[in-house]
Amino acid sequence: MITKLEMLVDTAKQGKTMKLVVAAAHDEDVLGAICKAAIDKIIDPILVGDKNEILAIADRQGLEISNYEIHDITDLYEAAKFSVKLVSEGKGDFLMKGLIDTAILLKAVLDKEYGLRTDRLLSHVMIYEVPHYHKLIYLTDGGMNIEPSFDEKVKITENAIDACKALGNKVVKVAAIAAKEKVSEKMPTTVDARKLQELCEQGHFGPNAIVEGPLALDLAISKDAAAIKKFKSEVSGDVDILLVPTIEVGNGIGKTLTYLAGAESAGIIMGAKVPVVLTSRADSYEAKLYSIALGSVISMNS
Ligand code: COD
Repeated sequence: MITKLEMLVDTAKQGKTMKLVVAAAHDEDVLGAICKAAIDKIIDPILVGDKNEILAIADRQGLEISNYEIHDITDLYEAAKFSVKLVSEGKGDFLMKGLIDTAILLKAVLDKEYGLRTDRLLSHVMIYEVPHYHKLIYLTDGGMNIEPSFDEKVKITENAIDACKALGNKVVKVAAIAAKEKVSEKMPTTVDARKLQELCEQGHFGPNAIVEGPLALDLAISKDAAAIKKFKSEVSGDVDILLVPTIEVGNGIGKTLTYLAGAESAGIIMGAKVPVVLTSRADSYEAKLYSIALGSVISMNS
């Protein structure tokens, strides 16, 4: 089981070299992380974007990219479409966002004609290594689905469980996060969270997943908080996945972990034909490298 992000890089290095298509690759940080991952034989990059700018960045950073396949497309919509097409034609194993708006790339991924849709919902999973927690925390969905319905929350949970299992977790513990642990009709999130727990009790998420909800964040993370509140739980203090009710909650928890708790992270979109690496411009170089390793390990195991 992978409990540190560095282990993710080691696992990716030991596995097969995967072909990564990068949409709008003319980005300083993205290109740096790609080259490092290529040197480590994690990926074989295919770059799509502004070739002059890609070459200029490589020159500035002293990156050796003469062996990389580069497709010169400056229009961002066209670059997104071309990149997605390369992957759907089987020329790439997974996809990464470069210097392009998230929505432009996701719309291309979702395109009915040439996109990478399956019958599953696409959802975003962030993985955090937090200094004061004993294992990785998976957070979903703080990046794609804005205000998911109950059915969508079920699918978001399935995707996150898949990601967690791909990283070697045998039993996956999920907390459906709400503002309190009691169900209240006034708080629809608590109602959905309990329905998710009931679905799990009926076996929907398989024998090796435990979903509990509603749980406030303290009860999910801390055994002490659960003991003080006399809350009986198999998940408290040992949670793997935080399932949040809206994109704002997920985005807020994620940025708090990064900026106030010193967490490192990796992020991915699950549910498409291949994983989609989605990092933000402000993400660290390490976060970009970890996300590439994550995409590689998940595409290897799927
Ligand atoms: N999974 C599968 N299919 C989907 C999904 C999904 N998550 N979302 C939409 N679809 C399908 C719909 O069924 C429909 O057929 C088609 O795609 C278009 O649906 P719309 O019109 O609802 O979706 P769009 O294209 O307007 O928006 C989809 C986005 C993913 C772009 C949108 O949800 C979005 O902008 N999300 C936030 C992304 C973001 O900015 N994140 C960064 C900040 S945290």
